[in-house]
Amino acid sequence: MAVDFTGRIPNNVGLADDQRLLRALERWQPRFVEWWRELGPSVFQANDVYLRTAVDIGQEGWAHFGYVKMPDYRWGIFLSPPLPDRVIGFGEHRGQPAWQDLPGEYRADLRRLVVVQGDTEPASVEQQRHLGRTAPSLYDLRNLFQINVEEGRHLWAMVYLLHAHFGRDGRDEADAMLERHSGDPDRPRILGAFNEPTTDWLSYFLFTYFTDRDGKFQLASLRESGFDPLSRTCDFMLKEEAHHMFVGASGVARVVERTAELMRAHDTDDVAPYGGINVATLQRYLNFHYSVSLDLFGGEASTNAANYYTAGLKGRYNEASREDDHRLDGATTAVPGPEGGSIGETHVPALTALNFDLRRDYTADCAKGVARWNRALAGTGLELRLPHEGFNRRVGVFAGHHVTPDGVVLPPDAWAAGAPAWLPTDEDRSHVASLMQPVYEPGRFAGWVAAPSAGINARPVEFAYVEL
Ligand code: BYC
Repeated sequence: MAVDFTGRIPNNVGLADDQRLLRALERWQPRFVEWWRELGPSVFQANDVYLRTAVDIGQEGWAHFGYVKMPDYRWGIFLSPPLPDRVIGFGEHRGQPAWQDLPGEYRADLRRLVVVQGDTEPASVEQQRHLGRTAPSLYDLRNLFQINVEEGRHLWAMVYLLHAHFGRDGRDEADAMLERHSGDPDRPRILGAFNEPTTDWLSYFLFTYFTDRDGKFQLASLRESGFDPLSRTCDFMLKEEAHHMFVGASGVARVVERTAELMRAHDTDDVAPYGGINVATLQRYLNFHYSVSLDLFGGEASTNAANYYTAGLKGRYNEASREDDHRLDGATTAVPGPEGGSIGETHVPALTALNFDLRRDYTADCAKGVARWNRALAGTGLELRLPHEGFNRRVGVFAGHHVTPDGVVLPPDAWAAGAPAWLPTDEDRSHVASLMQPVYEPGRFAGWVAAPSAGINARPVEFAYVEL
């Protein structure tokens, strides 16, 4: 279906032909804009930002660049085109036609999946709302705002599903998306990592690398869903998600590059006095963001995950490329966990280990970026690495256990004594905070981060990405 850009809500789902749904979404829209103005970026709402807007779903249309004031961004509803004769690829309904309407028996489970996914999107905008005050360059400022508006669009994607398929409860859930707030003691966001404040740009780059990457993997497994509208909306969201991955990977790479440059120039590992961020500090930030992101996958053994899979609601990463029965009858998975003072392994039904399965693919993807960052550190004798999966966990089998980044299980006291070497210290945070001075001259960059190798959409690095 072609994109309709003429109404208040751009869409390719034929909203004009469904007046009830259109009116319901038009009632939600001003609440969303009000939320955006109140809890979206706390600065530069009235400035022109060089943003990418999806105006169509094809090759040409989905990446339309131009200056826009953020509150005027055209948040729309875009689903990838339907695949003709798509069938469900896994679980007990494998081989049956994908559902175009909500299957009644799975209503509660699907609602939960859509709500959890939707809740993360505005949460991340709230977490990042003050970062515009301290951006290291106009280039970075624009990338932040691009991600923010797209997280807003991803909220729209989930809210559309709620309004279109879940009736009254869906409308209530859509309202609740704007009522829970990141870090709010009374009405927090649903998942842990989305209540952690993103205080500085180092945290932000690591958040976009590690936490947005959970988004990539969760969306990829929801794209497999037998509920076709969910599958198609996640497929389109993944296109936008690629830019978020890029901001994280290249952001951390530029920090590491600058650190290595300062280390060489001053022949020391301690670059803090020269306005850089030490590798040890980077490692502690990395340990934090990676471990809280692992928690987002839920428990290693989860009956929720097994039920979602068997029902055909949420598949595995790259489901089609797996060489098995796509039902997991009788299959088992070895899952690690603490065992009598060390780390052991237990075999559990593969169906219940699907959160772990997805997390394993995620870890492999995370490791690729770390290897790339380490290339910049070659010759310095230092390197970054992913901590053990049991380190600093609050969800799953490792919760309540005290595992070091090397995978050693310690008594609580010994762990607490070691923690300042593993997690960001007050000193790290205050040094990083001291570096967060805004740089708003086109083409200039803060001293703790290298310039990118190229600009956005073939514009030069010194382009005025935000008009001040
Ligand atoms: N925090 O059976 P279990 C993104 C709860 S990120 C708090 O092990 P399940 C983005 C769980 O709710 C992607 N609670 O978990 C990134 C359950 O509670 P109930 C977001 C947690 O259900 C950056 C209980 O513990 N998308 O898009 O198998 C910027 C037992 O849990 C947590 C999704 O997550 C936690 N971390 O798996 C912007 C996809 N973990 O029901 C955006 C949709 C678990 O017993 N969500 N609990 O009260 C899901 O697939 C699943 O809900 C989860 C949890 C993977 C999150």
